[in-house]
Amino acid sequence: MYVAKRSDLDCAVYSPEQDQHSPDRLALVAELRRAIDEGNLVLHYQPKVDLARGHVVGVEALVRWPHPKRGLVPPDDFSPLAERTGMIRPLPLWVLDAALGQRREWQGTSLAVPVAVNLSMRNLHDPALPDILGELLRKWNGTPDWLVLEITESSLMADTTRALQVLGRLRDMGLPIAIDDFGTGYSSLTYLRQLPVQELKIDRSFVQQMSAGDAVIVRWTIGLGHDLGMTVVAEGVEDVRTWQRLGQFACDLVQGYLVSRPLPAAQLALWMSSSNQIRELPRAA
Ligand code: G
Ligand code: MN
Repeated sequence: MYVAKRSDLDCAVYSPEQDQHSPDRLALVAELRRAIDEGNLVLHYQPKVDLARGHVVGVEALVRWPHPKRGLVPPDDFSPLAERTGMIRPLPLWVLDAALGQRREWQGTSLAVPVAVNLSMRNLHDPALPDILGELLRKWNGTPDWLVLEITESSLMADTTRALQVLGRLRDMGLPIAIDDFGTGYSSLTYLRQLPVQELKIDRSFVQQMSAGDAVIVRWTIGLGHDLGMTVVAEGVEDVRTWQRLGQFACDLVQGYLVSRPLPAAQLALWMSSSNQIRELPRAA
């Protein structure tokens, strides 16, 4: 029924893949609940690099669920599930707490940079979020500049006003906010007008294998972001040619496999201390 309603059809044929309550999914929900409660998720960190200077200026925390049978499950496969099944608060809470704990450990090292955490617009419907964030910052003795909140929108928002209020409060607390996956889904121009945003992240679909058309969009988005006073990040940079072109477009920050894959904290520290990867990348033209 829900599938039919969502697609505006009179009827739909049952298919187990679309059934959010199939025994398989229900088992997964229970397992996820336990994994969150027992702290059995892990965070990997992917560096954000200043393109002109080649410095790591931030990292993005990406949650993974090491599942005994399914392997390392990426968030796209369980985050929507968490949101639909009453774990809308526990999951981001766990991620924020773990990311801040890691940032605490990095204090005084070359990795004492802001940690970006992914939140969905849905998370912003929780009016308790600003207080929760304040408490977590106190718990880890941190400051708002320890974090960047990357906001994505994957579904149409029911209550924009409430989400915008929460976002405004986060902004007033001094928490930097980024629009994630810009250019796809529902991350639209309306957001740029409405959201108090410092950073714009161009979705990797425009950056990987950048076609001539993609390049026009990327260059335009960088200009748009700059004119609005934002820092622009290109996601999904996988080759030197793309890096160079982004340099020509005066893109600020770069993230992608060319620089580093998301890594566990210990490996990221090794990468930072041992690698010449960044220094060996071509300087912006
Ligand atoms: O939605 P968001 O941009 O936060 O998604 C980040 C995801 O993108 C992570 O799961 C990460 O593994 C993946 N990713 C990061 N860099 C690259 C890249 O250069 N190429 C591809 N294909 N994926 C990437
Ligand atoms: Mn992100």
